[in-house]
Amino acid sequence: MAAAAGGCLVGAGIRSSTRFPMSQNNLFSALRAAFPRDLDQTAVQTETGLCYSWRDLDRATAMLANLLQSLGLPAGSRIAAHVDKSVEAMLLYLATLRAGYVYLPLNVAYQSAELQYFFGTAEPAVLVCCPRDFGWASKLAFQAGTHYVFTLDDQRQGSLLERAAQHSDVHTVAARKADDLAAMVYTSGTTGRSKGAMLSHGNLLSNAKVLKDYWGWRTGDVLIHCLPIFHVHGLFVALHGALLNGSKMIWMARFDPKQVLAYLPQATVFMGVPTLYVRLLGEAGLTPQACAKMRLFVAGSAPLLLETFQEWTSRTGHTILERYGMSETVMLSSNPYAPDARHGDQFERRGGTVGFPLPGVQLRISSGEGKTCAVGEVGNIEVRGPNVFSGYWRMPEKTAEEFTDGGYFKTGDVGMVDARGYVSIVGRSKDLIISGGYNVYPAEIEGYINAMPGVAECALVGVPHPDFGEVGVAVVIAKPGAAPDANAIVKALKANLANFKIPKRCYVLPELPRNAMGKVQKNLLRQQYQNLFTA
Ligand code: MLC
Ligand code: AMP
Repeated sequence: MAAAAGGCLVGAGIRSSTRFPMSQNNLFSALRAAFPRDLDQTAVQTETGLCYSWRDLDRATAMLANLLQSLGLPAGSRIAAHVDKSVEAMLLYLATLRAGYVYLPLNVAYQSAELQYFFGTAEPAVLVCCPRDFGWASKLAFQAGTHYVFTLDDQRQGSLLERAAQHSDVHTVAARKADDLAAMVYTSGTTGRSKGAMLSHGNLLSNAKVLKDYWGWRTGDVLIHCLPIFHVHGLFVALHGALLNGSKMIWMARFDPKQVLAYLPQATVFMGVPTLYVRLLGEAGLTPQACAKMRLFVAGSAPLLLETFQEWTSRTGHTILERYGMSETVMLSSNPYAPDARHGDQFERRGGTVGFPLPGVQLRISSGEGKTCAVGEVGNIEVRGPNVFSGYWRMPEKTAEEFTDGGYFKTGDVGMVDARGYVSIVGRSKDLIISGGYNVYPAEIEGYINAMPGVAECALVGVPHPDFGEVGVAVVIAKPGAAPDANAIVKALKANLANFKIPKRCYVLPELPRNAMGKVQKNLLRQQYQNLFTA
């Protein structure tokens, strides 16, 4: 192992057995059971040249799980992580599963006001934060009742690893039921402030198993992991995919297109949000030769433009496989991996669609009055299946609102299914901007701007952007006699909100367009600014 170079928490002294007993229904158990027979093979290779063997993964997660369990936390305790991406951060996630607690990933870009809300509602028992944030983040956490705060940086330093190194590297995986919580992912659902989507071991494992088959994971696959690990795409889809297949990961702390190109000859699978594909297309080195060893390019989290899909094929000879999912459901639909002749037809990966409902997922297009739409008719996408979450944390009314009587979850996405069964997403009924794969909820940003001095009201709309797909533009109306400054508004937002939520433009105007009922017509604002970045 690089290990000695420091991949693992401590040096030698390997005691874990090569065959792992299954602890019923704990997702970690299933992932560990898929580790290759030779535990000394490389499981994770980092940009800095560290290699972690499968044995390192097993031992380090055992030590971290033993640390967590030594704290005497009640069952169901939330372990919050607000840390930079690192292999150790990923090990913390796995250790939380292993110990049977609930993982709460928080985007490291979140600022104090955002964290205060998450800590206040989720009441994590443990927070792991970056050493640079310890002062303010620990204060907020302790105020919310958190008992333990550890630090972890991306150089394998911090109190978390120091404390874990004092624990045994042998650990019995905690037994969990399929519907016990494994993770809580904050998302806004269709409306309002962020809500914690409660995902169980069964939700995550069933989805990971389906994707393993559907995407043809095979021996020898190597994944380039370059997505953040505080959201579904990087934390569950990519990570579980590689682990459940016993596949090596090339681990990048952040996306860098040149670095990805350099890794392509060593890899077979890549997953990214559309912005990553757009940025890779900007590289002259993206050629069929560079991609010759690749087996699969997966895209999702935001709409992939048809022109990106087509340009990718002509530049690389590979067809991107687009899939669709969300925090509440993990993955819902996917284009086919290979042409499928089962129905006497050839089902290809089709740009502009998100493919077919995954096995076990029931997806329907609803007219909104309980009626299912006809083929080709546009309506609300509703889903049911073993992957669908059980509800929002401590919000039974909100949860009830988002499910139909028949148990279908209302995704807030608007779409259609064509005659061949392909699902397309054509819009959203939820007021949501997806920027570079991150969700921005206009209501949240509008709330901050409305509270600023001199502001009467405002509206945030998403407009097309060549790099991020969509970005926010704010339109602000002054109070009579006041003259709020657009730059000052943006500056004040930056002090309170994660960077990806900051509007890329802010205008102070005399009034907002309204309809006869007095409702702000965001569609007119979108039209007005649609060419702001793409002209
Ligand atoms: C960074 N910025 C963004 C942004 N990311 N602005 C809008 N949208 C984003 N996504 C800001 C920066 O703060 C900076 O502002 C400026 O834009 C330029 O930043 P950059 O250097 O170009 O950004 P970079 O660090 O390269 O990050 C871009 C990115 C990143 C695309 C690599 O956003 C990213 O990793 N996105 C992936 C998100 C993801 O994993 N989503 C999955 C969700 S799960 P300034 O002012 O400082 O200059 C999900 C379910 C599913 O949706 O189906 O998968
Ligand atoms: P999140 O709340 O981060 O889970 O975001 C989920 C949302 O991302 C979905 O409800 C969709 O609106 C959007 N999304 C995910 N995948 C796709 C896709 N392939 N195409 C279009 N939108 C997508």
